[in-house]
Amino acid sequence: MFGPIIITCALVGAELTRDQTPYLPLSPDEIAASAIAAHQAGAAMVHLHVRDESGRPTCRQDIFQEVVQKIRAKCDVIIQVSTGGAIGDSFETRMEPLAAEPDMASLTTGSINFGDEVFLNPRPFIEQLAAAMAAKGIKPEVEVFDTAMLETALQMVGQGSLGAPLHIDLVLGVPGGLAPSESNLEILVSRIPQEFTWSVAAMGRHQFPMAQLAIKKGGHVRVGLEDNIYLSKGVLARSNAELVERAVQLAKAANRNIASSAQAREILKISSTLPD
Ligand code: KMH
Ligand code: ZN
Repeated sequence: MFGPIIITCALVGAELTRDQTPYLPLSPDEIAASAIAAHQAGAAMVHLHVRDESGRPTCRQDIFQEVVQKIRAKCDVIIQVSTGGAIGDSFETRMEPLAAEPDMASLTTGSINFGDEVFLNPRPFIEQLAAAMAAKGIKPEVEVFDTAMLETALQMVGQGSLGAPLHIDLVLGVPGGLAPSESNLEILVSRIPQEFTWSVAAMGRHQFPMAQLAIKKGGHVRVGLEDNIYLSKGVLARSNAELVERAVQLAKAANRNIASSAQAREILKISSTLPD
């Protein structure tokens, strides 16, 4: 009944440490290898943060470039860099990953409490990021942590500062953001125009139950260590690929085919940036 499902894998994020899971990829080689393995397991796209030499989150463009090159040397997975970075990163630094010429980049369309901190995305910065992506031919993935962020994205489409159709990732379960529930998902999805595409990323133990709902409702899914480090209660996922494999199983059980990266590029209406 629904078309192929795009599985995105959020590989590392900015908040996790090796104390929380020893399976977190940190070096450029580890992150690239994790992306390639996630792609082999069924991920059509990766959402990319990188770490510096000490394992701390960074937006340094040289490290993003290195990882992007390493991934592209081995596979055609869609590469979506994070412009969210880590809490406290300057707006200027958060533009840096765009220099790695990714296929896509995340774009959070509003500010929100993020645990005890604040994830700052004032409107002028959102506009600046959107314009920079448009100038470079990078498709945004709009990250919606709360309902008002969806309204802002729709307004920006209306005003012409974001191009339609958008791809929207509904990020549920961040402390300070919208809770992961079917009713919240329904409210959000009911506001998304038919021609747009959307996925669900839910935090922690909600990752797979919410993925199942997204699969059932015709959406796409994001899994990966950035959002959830467990395969099941008390059992750490030993790799991003394991989490992707679980999403593949859920999609197949619901009779959804898994989109290849080439199919995902068509669905998302992005052109290939791979060298000829
Ligand atoms: N690390 C969070 C503060 C994104 O990648 O665009 C922001 C985040 C969203 O992870
Ligand atoms: Zn992220």
